[in-house]
Amino acid sequence: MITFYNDRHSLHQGRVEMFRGALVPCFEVAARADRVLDELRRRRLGAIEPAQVFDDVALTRIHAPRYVEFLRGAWDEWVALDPANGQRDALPSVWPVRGHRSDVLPENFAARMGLFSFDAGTPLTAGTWHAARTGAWCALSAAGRVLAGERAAFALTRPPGHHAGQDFFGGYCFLNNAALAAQALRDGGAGRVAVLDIDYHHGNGTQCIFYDRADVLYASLHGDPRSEYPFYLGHADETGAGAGRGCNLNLPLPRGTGFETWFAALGQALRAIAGYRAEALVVSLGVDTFAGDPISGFRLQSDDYFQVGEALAAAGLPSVFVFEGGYAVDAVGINTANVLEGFQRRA
Ligand code: Q9C
Ligand code: ZN
Repeated sequence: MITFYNDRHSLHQGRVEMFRGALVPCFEVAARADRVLDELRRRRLGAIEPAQVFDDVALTRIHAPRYVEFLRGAWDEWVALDPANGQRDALPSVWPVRGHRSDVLPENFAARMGLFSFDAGTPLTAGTWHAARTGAWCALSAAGRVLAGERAAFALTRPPGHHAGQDFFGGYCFLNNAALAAQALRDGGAGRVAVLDIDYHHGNGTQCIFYDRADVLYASLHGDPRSEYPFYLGHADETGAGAGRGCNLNLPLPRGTGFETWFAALGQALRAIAGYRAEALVVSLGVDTFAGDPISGFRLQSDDYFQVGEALAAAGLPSVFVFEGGYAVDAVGINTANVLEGFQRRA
């Protein structure tokens, strides 16, 4: 399988995230992508290429222009507030809630940080924009290669994407790589596209983006939002709206869920995708479902990921894989490569 590797990913280097009242070291670290790259090379799983270049207008197929403009200039604005900010990550600390205005763009930088985000766990750093933009290019490149006839392609990038919405960041995500890939597949001629999200966390950004559309099915298995991040979306009764009614499938599972139960839910999602008659598949590939993940609660073992890849291949669809979460740094390369190797074996 061809991999589009974000060779700028380490420009995004968060120092700290807010957790239980303290600033703690980030879980979403550069070593994650490095370990995956090492493992793909070690196993010779296929060609590894840099992304093609796209202009910022390509991002506005999914993201709001004023949000893209904000991300592009945010670091410079942050440092302009105080030169000492150059040594500090930018984190939001104030947000609009129900009944507040989001149509008026505040002049104040902190107010705009809050307008365009939903948590204080997602530091914006000096290189965030360049890393995220190059990552989006990886997803667009992978979609392009699949449209050109490749059975599958992998966008190996960080920061991840599935929590990012049309105009918000959060959950370590800034640009929604999977949504950009799905839209690129649609724009390139795929009539119906399915996004299958197997990260531990619900992809609230992706769901929001496609919630009222019939041309993209979003299906997700994830930790039950009643107890798990991102908390405010991902319940089973969210099935789509308007033209998109019936085109959203959430399969929340309790903390502690092991492979057998999880794999049965994967089968259910894949049957929904077959029933939808998807012509192409985007997989939000997070491996924070691993038993050893430091921030998640499922119990998959490394060997289980081969079977995951095989089941995805059995769907028989042209597929774009997009790297999302997975924070057990020592295992993230093995687990991710196991999915891709399982897929190749069966494809
Ligand atoms: N201190 C993805 O997996 N909160 N994002 C974790 C731990 C945020 C995860 C709290 C988790 C976001 C792409
Ligand atoms: Zn996750």
